[in-house]
Amino acid sequence: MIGAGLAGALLGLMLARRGWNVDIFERRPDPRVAGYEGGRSINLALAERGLDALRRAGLEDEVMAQVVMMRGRMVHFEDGTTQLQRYGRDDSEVIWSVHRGRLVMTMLDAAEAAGARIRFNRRLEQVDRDTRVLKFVDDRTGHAFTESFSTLMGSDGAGSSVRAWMARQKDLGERFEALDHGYKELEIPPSPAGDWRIEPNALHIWPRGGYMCIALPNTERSFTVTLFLPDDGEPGFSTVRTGEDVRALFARDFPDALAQMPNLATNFLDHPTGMLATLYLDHWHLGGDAVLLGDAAHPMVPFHGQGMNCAFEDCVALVRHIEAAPDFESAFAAFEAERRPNARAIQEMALENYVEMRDRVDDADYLVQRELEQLLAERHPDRFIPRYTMVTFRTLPYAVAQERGRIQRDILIEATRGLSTVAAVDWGNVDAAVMKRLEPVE
Ligand code: FAD
Ligand code: E0Q
Repeated sequence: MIGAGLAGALLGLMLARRGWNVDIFERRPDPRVAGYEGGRSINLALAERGLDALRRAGLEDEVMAQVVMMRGRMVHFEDGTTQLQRYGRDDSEVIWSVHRGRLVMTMLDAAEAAGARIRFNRRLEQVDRDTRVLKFVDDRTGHAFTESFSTLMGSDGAGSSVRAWMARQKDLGERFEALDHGYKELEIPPSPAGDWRIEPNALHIWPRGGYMCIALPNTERSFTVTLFLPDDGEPGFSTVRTGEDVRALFARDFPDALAQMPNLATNFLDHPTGMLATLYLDHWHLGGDAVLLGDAAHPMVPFHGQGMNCAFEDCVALVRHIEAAPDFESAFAAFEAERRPNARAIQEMALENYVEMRDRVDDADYLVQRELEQLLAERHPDRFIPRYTMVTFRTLPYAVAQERGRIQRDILIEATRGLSTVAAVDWGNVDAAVMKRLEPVE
């Protein structure tokens, strides 16, 4: 296995538990010794799909002891007012902010305890399919190492080296879609008294049209803020370059956040700017010799908060197919057939969610549609399930969520056309459309 990130650590654990002989090679140093991301807190939204996988791996309790509940998005409007938009019906439908580094370390400990061998400071550089030899480099020293392998699992993330090697053996049908936006991780520290500076049980979002900021809570009572900006344009990463530039941007567009960010300028200068893109592949495996999973197989933009959740679902599916199939080749083929349409669906939905986040969460049409959506969900709980709910709080396949979501959106647009409140909705028509077009979900 190449890459001991979120997917590699969980897959390694699951396979080792089932008695497979697992070696994991990771480019970076051991986070349990070296600290993770230079000690920065980076957090992720964990939803039902990811939690379901962790539960199957027996890690639910340990992980849930280190999360912060997020009930909904706290929208910070341009006029300085805020509104909590709940994600679900009540506190049984919430998402969880988890610390990326701690989550990975928890899974690595469990993987090792189950018998997996993990080698750090081993960046995969070359694969020789004929001699079945891998070449690694230790980036700290430049030293090279070789290892033999029987089957290669590429859990090495969006910039996958396994994928790059596979693409030289076979046309993977790669289609790359850059998003001309990047991101920068910043911080809201705890207050001097050690308290949360803003509401802890929410995912904060400052939508500003072509760009936005978000903040997720950490158990340390700080928040990790992520600024998403276009690469070029005003504002954009090509013009917002100095500490003064970013301070001016925040003073104009995010003044309430700025007031809570004493380290804004240094965070901005110290942290790298991340890139965002989607990559669609037609092929995820090379016979029984290699398979891709997680971001290596389906890099996506982060705007639905599902990349890790999807990667964890991949692990569960891959292990199921490996156990059921007679050989790796048929397991990988069945895994790809099951997961590729679903990965594609969440890749597309994640892109759509960016537009929704930036532009729509504060727009009038959207608010009427959302209100009707909630009413229809109450009237037809087994048929009309908001798309966000299907993606976030259920485990039905992403492609099913996407298809039902299309039908539901048509119904909402049709029923609210020209209306500024739900009071004037024609219920007879809407209910009939729901009964006709949406079968109950099993
Ligand atoms: P990674 O976590 O990237 O792990 C890959 C590992 O492979 C790394 O440890 C890397 O060092 C190693 N590696 C790479 N190349 C080599 C090599 N050549 N040799 C050896 N090792 C190598 N998802 C969510 O579910 N919820 C969220 O809220 C969320 N927020 C996000 C916010 C941002 C800004 C971004 C960018 C992503 C977000 N995601 C979120 C997505 C999530 O981070 C990814 O989907 C997830 O990390 C994928 O896991 P992975 O194991 O496939 O890849
Ligand atoms: C979630 C939870 C990085 C990121 C992670 C997320 C979400 C968003 C916007 C972003 C989507 C939402 N969302 O609030 O609709 O639900 O994970 Cl930008």
